[in-house]
Amino acid sequence: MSCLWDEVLAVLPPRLEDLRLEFSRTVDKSLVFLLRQIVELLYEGQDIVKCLQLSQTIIDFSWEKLNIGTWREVGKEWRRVYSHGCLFKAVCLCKEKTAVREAIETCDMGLLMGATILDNILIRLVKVLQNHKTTMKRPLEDAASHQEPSRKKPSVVPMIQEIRTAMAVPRVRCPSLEHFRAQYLIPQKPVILEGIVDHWPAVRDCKWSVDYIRDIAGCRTVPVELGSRYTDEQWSQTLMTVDEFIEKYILDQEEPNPIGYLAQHQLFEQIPELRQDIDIPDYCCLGAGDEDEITINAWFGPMGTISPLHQDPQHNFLTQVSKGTTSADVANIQQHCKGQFMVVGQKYIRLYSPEQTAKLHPHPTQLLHNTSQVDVENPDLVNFPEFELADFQECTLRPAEVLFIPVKYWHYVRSLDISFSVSFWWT
Ligand SMILES: O=C(O)CCC(=O)C(=O)O
Repeated sequence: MSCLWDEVLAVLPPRLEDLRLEFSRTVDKSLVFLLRQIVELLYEGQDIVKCLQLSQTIIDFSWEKLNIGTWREVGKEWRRVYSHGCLFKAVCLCKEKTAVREAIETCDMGLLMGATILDNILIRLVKVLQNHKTTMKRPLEDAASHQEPSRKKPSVVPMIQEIRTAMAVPRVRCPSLEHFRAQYLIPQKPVILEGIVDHWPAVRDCKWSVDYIRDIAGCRTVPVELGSRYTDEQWSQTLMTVDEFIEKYILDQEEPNPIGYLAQHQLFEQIPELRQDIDIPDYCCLGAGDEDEITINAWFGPMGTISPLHQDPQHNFLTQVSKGTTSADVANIQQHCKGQFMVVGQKYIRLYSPEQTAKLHPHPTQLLHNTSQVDVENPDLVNFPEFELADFQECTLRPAEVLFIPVKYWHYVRSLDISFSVSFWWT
């Protein structure tokens, strides 16, 4: 294996002068001075201990700025400063081969909380570090391998709803662009598209087993939602590695409380290897927006995650990807695919057209005005009597199926298995 340190230095601009540290006047001069000092140490002196200390100072100082007020109020310049701090700290950590995991964690913090800097240098640095991660152990790996898998004993068994034929979302197999446009996009009618993602490596090669996801992304830090629905008071968000998330919320056979949901808007930007396994559906070209305006979201979680009834300001192709597991997770195995045990992830989805809005009792607050107050599968009909009168459609979305949810269509989603979905928001 080539020398990690050389590879890391090769990611940095070749000369000190190329690493331009220019910030607006919002950023104190003393801080910019500190950043320049770090760069000089890195390029010339290579006093790594001091460099590491100074980088941590930059991180701590800018972290304070990131945590004042709401996220929208945080100046982009402070996010750039934070990312620089993370970059320099991560580089310093690489001098110690044993700190590769911490270096990746640091890059992820820069990616999640900072801004893009130096032509996406943090993504490029992680790629290098990932190649050296073979020497790293998954923190929970040992403990897990000695445990007998026990059968999941959910305290609440989610109802698997019979789909009522009259309300079933129609299905169509590989429609032409014109057919889709005329029959579904223009009249804004939901439909399940079959056969349109069969070529995705994630689907065709049954690639997304839990082992694969751990291999590609196990040591990456990502935001995880805790709580079965975001309208609950106890709901919160936290950061953890994908390994921790999988151990705690996917493979743990006891019903985890609260439920953890890796519901992320940036996952595919943060982990480009996963992005290579999927593709933007061709039908998105029928929209008015550009391809780079499409938001791709990941939804990875255990059985029982619920997205409360809500609407979004864009069209959506919600795509169910079959999701894999380790052979230990026998309780959930439903399909055997190319020698790998796979779990078939399915979701129950309820849809209400925008015309039904008044009967759905949206939350009165500005923050949650796109979310209904009604618990769809256990409605409080005393407080929300009109809900019963609202017309809806429903479906069970199975692996390799894509649900077209027109703009502003209300949707409620409950996972029936461990499940990995990808949604594309487009206009
Ligand atoms: O799959 C889920 O839980 C939610 C999906 C969703 O709400 C969306 O893609 O907008």
